[in-house]
Amino acid sequence: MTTPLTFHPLDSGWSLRASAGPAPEGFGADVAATVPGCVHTDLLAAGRIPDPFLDDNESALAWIGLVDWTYSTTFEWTRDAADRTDLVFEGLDTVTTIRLNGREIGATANQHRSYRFDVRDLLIEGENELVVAFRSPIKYANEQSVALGVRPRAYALPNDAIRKSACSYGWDWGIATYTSGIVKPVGLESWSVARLAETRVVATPSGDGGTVTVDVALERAGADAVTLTIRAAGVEASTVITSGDRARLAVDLDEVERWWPAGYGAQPRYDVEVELAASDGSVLDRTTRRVGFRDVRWDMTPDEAGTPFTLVVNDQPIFVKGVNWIPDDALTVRVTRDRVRRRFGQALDANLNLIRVWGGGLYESDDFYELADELGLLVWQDFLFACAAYAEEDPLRSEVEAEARENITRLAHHASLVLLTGNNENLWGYEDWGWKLRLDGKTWGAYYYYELFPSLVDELAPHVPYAPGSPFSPGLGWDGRQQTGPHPNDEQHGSVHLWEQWNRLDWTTYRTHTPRFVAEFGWQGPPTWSTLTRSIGDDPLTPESPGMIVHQKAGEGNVKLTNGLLPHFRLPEAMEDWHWAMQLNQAIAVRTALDHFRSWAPHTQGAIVWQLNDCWPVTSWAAIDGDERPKPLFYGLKNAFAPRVVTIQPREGGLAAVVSNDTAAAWSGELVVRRLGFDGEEHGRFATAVSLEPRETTTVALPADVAEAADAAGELIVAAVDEVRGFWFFAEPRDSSLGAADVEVAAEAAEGGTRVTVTARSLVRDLTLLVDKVDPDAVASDALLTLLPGESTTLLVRHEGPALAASTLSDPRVLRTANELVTP
Ligand code: BMA
Repeated sequence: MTTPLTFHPLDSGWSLRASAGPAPEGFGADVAATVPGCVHTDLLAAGRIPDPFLDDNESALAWIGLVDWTYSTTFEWTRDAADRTDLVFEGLDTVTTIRLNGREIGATANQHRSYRFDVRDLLIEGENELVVAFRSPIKYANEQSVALGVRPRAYALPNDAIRKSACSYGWDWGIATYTSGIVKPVGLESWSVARLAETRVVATPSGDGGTVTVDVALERAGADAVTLTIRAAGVEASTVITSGDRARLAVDLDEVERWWPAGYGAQPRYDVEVELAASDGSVLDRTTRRVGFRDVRWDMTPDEAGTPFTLVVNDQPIFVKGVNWIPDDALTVRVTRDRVRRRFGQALDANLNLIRVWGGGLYESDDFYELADELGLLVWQDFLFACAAYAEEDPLRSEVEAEARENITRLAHHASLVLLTGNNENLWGYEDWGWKLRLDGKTWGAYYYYELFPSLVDELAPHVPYAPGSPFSPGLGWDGRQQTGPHPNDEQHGSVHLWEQWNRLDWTTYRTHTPRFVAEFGWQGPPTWSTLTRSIGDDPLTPESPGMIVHQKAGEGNVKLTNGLLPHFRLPEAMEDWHWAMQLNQAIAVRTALDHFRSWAPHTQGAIVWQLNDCWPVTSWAAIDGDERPKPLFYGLKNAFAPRVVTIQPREGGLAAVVSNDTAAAWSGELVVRRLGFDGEEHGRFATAVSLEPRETTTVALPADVAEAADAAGELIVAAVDEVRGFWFFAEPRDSSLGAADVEVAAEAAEGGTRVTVTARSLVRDLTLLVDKVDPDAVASDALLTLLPGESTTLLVRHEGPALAASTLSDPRVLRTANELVTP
């Protein structure tokens, strides 16, 4: 019998210490360390540093990034019968020199790949010593930036000169941690004869059946023949590999169920077992992959309007309801499977179907993609390049190739993966951000986006669609000197990022754009009150008190918040009112944009909101804050992305009602559109039968009688099909005669929390219960509710413990409306 591969984790006995750099006194001595982990989590656990996420501890701890940190451990080893023993690091962040028993065995400089060293001859019976010495990531990046040539980028520190998550140097929503650490498991892998060095699995549907194809690359310790076996859904195939180190096997399955995205069907998955055995039959190595059968393409066939960017899964065009994803905790080692599951649960609650993993973050964990497969959340993954020009020379060039090979191979079998893109905003930056003059002929990354990645995807995962960047216009190319074809951010071609609204223009101007696909746009708002006050201890707490400024990273962020509010609402003075106003304006801005984009389907076939999540407590574009709480924006997404919606949209010649049915069932009913005074009196009515096919959006022009106001300041339009309705206000809230909200709140115990019934005696706009102020863990089922005089609605506030009192929920700090931002 040949012994099978074994993995022995080296996860105990670690300590760390500062070995060079500006560490305060005392940090040169050993501190107990957790592996996997990082410097910050270890120092926090040891009580040696304060929580970096509170107040201005970020700058108080910035020295951590300037320090060389050394991790060391000892372990016992006994000689076994294996041919090889490898020291395997699944992830190191980032620049290290590794020593085993005093001998240097390797050096690393890439957070985005794993490392393996053959150490059998260096191991000794009994106690062994392993030392991983990390170089300061700030100093290393600066040295490399000088060596490679300084290049333009959106941020001060050269995050482009090192293969480390760019946002760990800080971002316009992110704390700079500059952390270091052994961030994934490390251990000794013993094996004999051969092992599975690379396993690629593809599930290809065809008709009612499908094929599973497995490609393996072996690493061999000798020349013996080995047997490769694969099994899927009870079907097995085998081959003997006598020489060489590559093999392909396939099994055909007569009947498989298709995998569908959330909102389109179920997510059946199949386990594929891959086994390598010695000639005596004993298993040498085995691995499994869980796959789903679906095909996917992006329709980019030019039409009269330009070039669409339409995701098609199993021949079904998908209207993408997406969000951008950043690392869910700036100390990324803390992001557990459960945490990702909670985030994805919220994403599904918000009616989302796609997550774009943004290029300044990470290739996420296997947990992330497995959960996406399980839940039907589509994944668009950027290669890790963002908002900077990147050198194409070594050592960066080889690192980029190694990391791309490894991650394409790791991710390609996931049913959820529908797109790989070369970078975030670099194709655009090259054209519009003054890079050409600044680069003066230096490389900027074109080779990666236009040559390397497409050829690696073609070699390793030809079934996965690829686009050179985001934003991207189909037809865009690189001729060796310049980009050719349409502008990368041309709204008639492919995907766009829309940032002028937040940066300079009012959010009503989203309506001046009818792109084919929106991959980024967003509006800022502060985190929930509980998150804000947990993380910032300012007294007084004001929009510009010191901690608030530390936790607002966007350029001119507060100015843009104010400028974006004023066309719509009065600027409140009191902090809690300011907080509500900015949160509400964020939600309305994005909801308005989403209603508009969706109303243009199928010309526009998707919108990916910047951003779903936060990585610490901060004012940002996120819908869910750094303490995992939903902001009002979350409900804006949920409403705008509901399976069925009715909205009113301005169209050439007047207002129109747009009815959208993003379900598999036809929808017919009566569209009733009423023009009402704020007092509820009807001034005009229009009704017509509508009948929508599955996934159809239809536009109905409105007659002047309902579409034109007699008193713009005091009237609104309500359009409804069945229980689904939408509103249109003729005037901005601040220019309207919206009076104080007159509501009555009743509360009673319900399963899982408190059932709340709100009855409006006056017109009430965007009523929201900021329930985290009552109980930091409470979550409301709904928000941003508009009620006509006399109407009532019921929502569930989920929380532990006894029911919440109506008086608590109707406290003016908790029960908020747009009305209060209009009336003095
Ligand atoms: C886009 C993103 C991010 C950024 C966001 C908000 O540029 O790609 O880089 O955080 O805008 O400014």
